Amino acid sequence: MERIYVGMGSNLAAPVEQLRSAVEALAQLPRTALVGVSTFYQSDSLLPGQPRYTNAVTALDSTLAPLELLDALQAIEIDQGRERHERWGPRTLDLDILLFGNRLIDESRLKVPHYHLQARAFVLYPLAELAPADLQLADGRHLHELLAACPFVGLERLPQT
Ligand code: ROI
Repeated sequence: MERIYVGMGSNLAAPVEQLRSAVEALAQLPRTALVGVSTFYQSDSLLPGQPRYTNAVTALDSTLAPLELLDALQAIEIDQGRERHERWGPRTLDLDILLFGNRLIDESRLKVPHYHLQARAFVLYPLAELAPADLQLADGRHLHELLAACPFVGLERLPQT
């Protein structure tokens, strides 16, 4: 059993509802328990000309292998209407494996820790709600160092409903 953190993002088709359905779908995954969901956050897109994003992070305990989980996450994305057009285009749902236990993964389809962790407030702050304060990534970096280097700027925490 490994603790996995999954980042979620949406900026199309009712983003808050997209994330809520994604949480329900994650809770149904085989050999997996949903153990935490962060607050939802809104922020401007890093790319101009796109709608604002809603982002959150979930914590899972799972015995799925990394690529099995990746396949399952991509199936949820497609189920929720994701169409892959342009690489950085707007999307109904993006599910990213951020951390997978203490593993370093460098495969063509999957790199963990996810490069989004690097200085992206909309990933780090929700992750910090769920992770232990002293979390160390498999590559040696500490979560608190990444947070210290990434100000809480432009993030709007949505009230929990
Ligand atoms: N911007 C925000 N705020 N949240 C995202 O999830 C996100 N995802 C992306 C790009 C377009 C880089 N910008 C984003 O892929």
